[in-house]
Amino acid sequence: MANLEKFREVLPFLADEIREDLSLRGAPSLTNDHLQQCLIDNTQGGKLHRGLTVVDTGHALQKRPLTPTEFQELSILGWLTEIFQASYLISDDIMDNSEYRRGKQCWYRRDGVGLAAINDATLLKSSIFILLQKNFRQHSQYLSIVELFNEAGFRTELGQLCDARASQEDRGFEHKTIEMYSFITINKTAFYSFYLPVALALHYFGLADERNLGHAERILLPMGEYFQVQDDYLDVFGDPYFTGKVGTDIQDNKCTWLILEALRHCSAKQRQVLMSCYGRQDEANEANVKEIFEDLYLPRRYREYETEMIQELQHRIARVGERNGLKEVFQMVLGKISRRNM
Ligand code: GPP
Ligand code: MG
Ligand code: MG
Ligand code: MG
Repeated sequence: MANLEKFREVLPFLADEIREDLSLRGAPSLTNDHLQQCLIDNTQGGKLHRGLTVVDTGHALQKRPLTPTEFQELSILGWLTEIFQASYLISDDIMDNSEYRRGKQCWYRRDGVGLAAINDATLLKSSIFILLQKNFRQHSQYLSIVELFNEAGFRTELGQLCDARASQEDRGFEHKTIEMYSFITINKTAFYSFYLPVALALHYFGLADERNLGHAERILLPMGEYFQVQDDYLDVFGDPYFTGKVGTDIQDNKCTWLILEALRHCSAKQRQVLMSCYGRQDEANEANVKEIFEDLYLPRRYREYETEMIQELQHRIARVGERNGLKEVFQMVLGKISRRNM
């Protein structure tokens, strides 16, 4: 596993590159300082799974210790994945009207930030391409890496669009379908959180052939869907002490695993209650929905789903050949998220 301390040291290097770039453009120090603070604050406090996976995948693919240059460059790609996530979390928290992220007040709720956070999010996203240019312009796979980040952005945004549309006024639950859910989760979460880090390392080493990318898709996209189901469960039943956030899905009328599962098992009477209480912006209605979720044994059903999903993913991983280190990567990533509570 990648050395966490050495990985962490790469962020200040990227922050300095951005500071220097802005200075050369003549950006006033108040602009420069704000972007630095935005970059540092919004990349702290997470688990760094995505970033570290880029380095760990590179290591597994080579089956030998990475050279210092390889470690540095894979760590840069890892941090760019973390910056990508930071950018989208800023926007997501505005869209979801969230209060807390990683145990702190959301960026847009901080004093002196407000809706300028929208521009901060897009700036962080644009910084990725500036940093790619500075660090990888001479790399043989530069174009593929740029295209991959762009594809990840487009898909995440499409997933987020679908998430937003499906949570519009929907009293009859017409938009709460398994097809809708699958499109949302694969795109808003699975592609950038699971496929992107592994695909980046494959591209970096020139190993992104159809076969390797095919394995990555077949295993990492469903794994990302499982991860979003966990996220949905923790939104309602998780402990904010561990998740670092307070759930908003019931009040926000989201198309989540819990509401789909509830609709599948509820009586006509319970469905009536869900129709009048789900997606209302107050705690009393939210509590009524949560009570129905409990009456329908959703915590138990969720644990059963987890067991089945872990088994299914293990079966898929077992079918991957030992030829290169990908199998080990899939096992490691699954191990990190299985039955998580944060
Ligand atoms: C997570 O959904 C999805 C994202 C972070 C992608 C956001 C994409 C944009 C284009 C803004 P979520 O709302 O369930 O996450 P959380 O529970 O962490 O708020
Ligand atoms: Mg959210
Ligand atoms: Mg959201
Ligand atoms: Mg969520």
